[in-house]
Amino acid sequence: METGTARKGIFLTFEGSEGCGKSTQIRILAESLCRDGEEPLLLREPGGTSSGEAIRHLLQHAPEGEALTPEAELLLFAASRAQLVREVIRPTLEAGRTVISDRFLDSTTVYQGVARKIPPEVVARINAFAVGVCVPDMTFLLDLDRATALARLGRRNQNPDRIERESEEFFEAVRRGYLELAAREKRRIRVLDASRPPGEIAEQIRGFLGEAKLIGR
Ligand code: Z5A
Repeated sequence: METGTARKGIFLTFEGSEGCGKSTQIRILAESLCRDGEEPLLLREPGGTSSGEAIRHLLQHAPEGEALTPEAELLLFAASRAQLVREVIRPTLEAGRTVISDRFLDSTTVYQGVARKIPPEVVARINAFAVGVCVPDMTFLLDLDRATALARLGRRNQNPDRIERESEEFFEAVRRGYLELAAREKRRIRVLDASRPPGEIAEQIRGFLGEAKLIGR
């Protein structure tokens, strides 16, 4: 059983459906932190370690991943995260550096739990086992309707991966699942209207940072 670590850095995560603008906001936030003299570590899930990147390939594009069951998929996302937490996130936070991750355990709660319909108590247990005490200080949920997300992605997504080929019902469940999760976890999760211009969203995120730093202490 893991006990608390001497965390000094702030741990921020970004969540939302594909195309909601996570990468865009992470880039803007990182640039603004760098201007303030901070050097945040940027991660994306699944991935971020060499084993995690291999798992990412299996989950998204490898032909061997096509027949993965929901249960196997859940365990693979959790395995990638368990490695990332111990190899990268915890040591970085302990060194006092800010960590920003594009997706983390909430993606599993929503995609594998709500959308793939794996019982929530099973997902919660596996998530807890994978991350231990390493829970984000603050999570930004970029909420966007599917039609707008698809219009944004249309310009780039000629080769959709295994999950991007899911049904419209699946993505409706993802959006609903995120909003329900945010309503349950109001202290940690901030919901942002991702249909607004990028600069406006970025300003709201900056506004929440002071609070995240207090929570992280
Ligand atoms: N997954 C899972 O099932 N379980 C898990 O536990 C985890 C993940 C961790 C990872 O996908 C997949 O794995 C994901 C969930 C699943 N699958 N799906 N679907 P990924 O890493 O390949 O990609 P993604 O996380 O879904 O994100 P993305 O497609 O890269 O999108 P994004 O980063 O959120 O958006 P973006 O690249 O910043 O923006 C998209 C476009 O919109 C781009 O052209 C921007 O210039 C534009 N944009 C951004 N913001 C705006 C605003 N505000 N206005 C107008 N246009 C904008």
